[in-house]
Amino acid sequence: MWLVNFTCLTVVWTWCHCLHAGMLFPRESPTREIKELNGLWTFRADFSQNRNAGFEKAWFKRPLSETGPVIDMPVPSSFNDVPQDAQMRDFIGWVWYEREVWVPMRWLQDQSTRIVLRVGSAHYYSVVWVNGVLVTEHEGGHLPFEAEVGAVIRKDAGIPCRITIAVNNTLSLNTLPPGTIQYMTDHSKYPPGYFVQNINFDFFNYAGIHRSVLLYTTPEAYIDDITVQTTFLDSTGIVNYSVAVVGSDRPTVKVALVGKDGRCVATANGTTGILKVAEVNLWWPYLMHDNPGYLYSMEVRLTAESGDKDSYALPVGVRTVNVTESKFLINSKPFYFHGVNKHEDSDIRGKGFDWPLIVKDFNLLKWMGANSFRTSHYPYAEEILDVADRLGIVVIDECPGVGIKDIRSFDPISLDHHLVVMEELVRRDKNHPSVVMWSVANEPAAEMPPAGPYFKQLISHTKSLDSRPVTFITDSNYSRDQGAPYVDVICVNSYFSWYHDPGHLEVISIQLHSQFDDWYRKYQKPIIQSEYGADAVPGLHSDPPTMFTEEYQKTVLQNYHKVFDQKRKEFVVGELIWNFADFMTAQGITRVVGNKKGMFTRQRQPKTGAFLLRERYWRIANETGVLLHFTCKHSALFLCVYNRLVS
Ligand code: BDP
Repeated sequence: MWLVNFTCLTVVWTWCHCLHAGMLFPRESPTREIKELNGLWTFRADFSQNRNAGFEKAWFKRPLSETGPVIDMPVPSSFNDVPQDAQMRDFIGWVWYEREVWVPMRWLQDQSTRIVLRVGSAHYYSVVWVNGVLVTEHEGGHLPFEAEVGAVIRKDAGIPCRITIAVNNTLSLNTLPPGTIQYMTDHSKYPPGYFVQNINFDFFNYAGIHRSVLLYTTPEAYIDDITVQTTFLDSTGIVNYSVAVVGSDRPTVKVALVGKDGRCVATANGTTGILKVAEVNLWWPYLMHDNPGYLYSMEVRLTAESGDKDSYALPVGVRTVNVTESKFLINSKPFYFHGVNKHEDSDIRGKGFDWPLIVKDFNLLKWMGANSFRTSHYPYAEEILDVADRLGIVVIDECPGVGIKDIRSFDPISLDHHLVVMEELVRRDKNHPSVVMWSVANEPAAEMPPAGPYFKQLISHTKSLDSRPVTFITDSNYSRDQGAPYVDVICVNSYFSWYHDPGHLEVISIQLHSQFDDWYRKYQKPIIQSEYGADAVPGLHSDPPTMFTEEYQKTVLQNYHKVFDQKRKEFVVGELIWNFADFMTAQGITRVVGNKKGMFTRQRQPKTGAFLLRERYWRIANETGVLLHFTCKHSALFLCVYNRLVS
């Protein structure tokens, strides 16, 4: 069936664990150029009965406008909310994007220039052609993929090159997130061929090309990947690095670490080595230090025996992350997560990358005094992590393992794919100092027998890829959780007085105490309240509080906070509100135009809860951060924090 059976398209993908190539974020340098292909693309959804007309009629061979009607579609953006058309909003199947582009002559003339086509992310399964030639396929919606396209483009130099990308948003039992397609065969109720996409997650299955598409160049011998691991001893920072080079057997690699003031603080030679930084500026979280998010620039220069030169500058933050029985330590100091869960979600563009939204969201986080967020329920754009690095906002980086509720999704095919997704995620995000923990899944059906071995293997594989702590987000009922024995930190979601005992605010305290005590007694690991909250329709009020009003949301939070304040003296190391902002979901009887548990509306206006959290987070920052412990030198900053609190 074409809706779901992507893999029979061309080659059957054999997933081999441990990806061979790097996935460095494209950055310009004296040896690398970038050409962005964002803007209007030509677009058509394949509404044929089997959704397969595009392949049967080879739409990729000719301009899309020659094979049928087309519309304009912005990239990056979800396609769903752009046309004024419910059928397009809810479309399941293949959509086709196309764009013609002139590739600079000098890129083509210099045969030793590698030309790479990169898609930041497209949801869910993508097939890419250049001038009608298949160049790559990729499964998975939130991670980048790329293909070397120089040879194909050079064959037709002199004409603009035509890039065609077909994207299929169908989710199956083996995709991440999983889903099922259900055909409705009762013709007294449904038209012939009628089907629906079932999902078990609570956000709209937005689809399309969600992040930037670009062409970039490297020389033939190039820096393929860089891995850094940092630590410190007294005041000396230590950066262990390794550089993967392609196209040269005996490369000369020189590495320099440059501070913010432009001064070189350490150098080393070779593809692996150690950089030692005297009087290091550590990377500190926001509100934990007066100079958070300090980044060095690690400048890597390659000279190949052929004479090819390549250079790449990687931002590097020097910091450590450790977990004890009851603490989460950053740079050996206890760190308390006072932050949010987010979504990539906004009006019109859906999950499409959007700088104004991203900058606004970071401004709101700073305003609230939030020091962290979790990328619920999938990896966010790399640009977002770059900003988090610079601001010192701490990130729990989650893979799209959300809604794994069907026992058939614990089979070896799903596990293999899940392992690959974790590899792709770690490969992409391993060098971000803001990322302090990996999350392999959210609330899977962990009570099912195959879940134990599944998560044991998934978590141990993730640990073999990177030294950061690993977690798994569970719901509050520990007896059903088979992932907990393998994680470093217990992350628990609960919705007392909402999904359980709706309307009964008075039970929150006792239930939350029991939740924390039970988990801690069983595992002796630090605990993060990774979700809690209640829906509030903005502008709806009632006193005494009634569900769905701003007062009810606020009171739920207050009841949780009282318990957090006791337990954070013991083993609770964080609280992440569900959710930063309202977001779109599938339609259903429990959702009034989306999920309304946001502190902000979808348009980023604060509800009552946002002011409550703001006061709380700044107060916690004053207690747990180093703000209060500063000497007179820092009193200006303290005053400024205090003023914000009282203003
Ligand atoms: C949690 C899920 C989250 C939902 C939330 C809710 O992890 O994705 O949006 O419930 O129902 O269990 O609001």
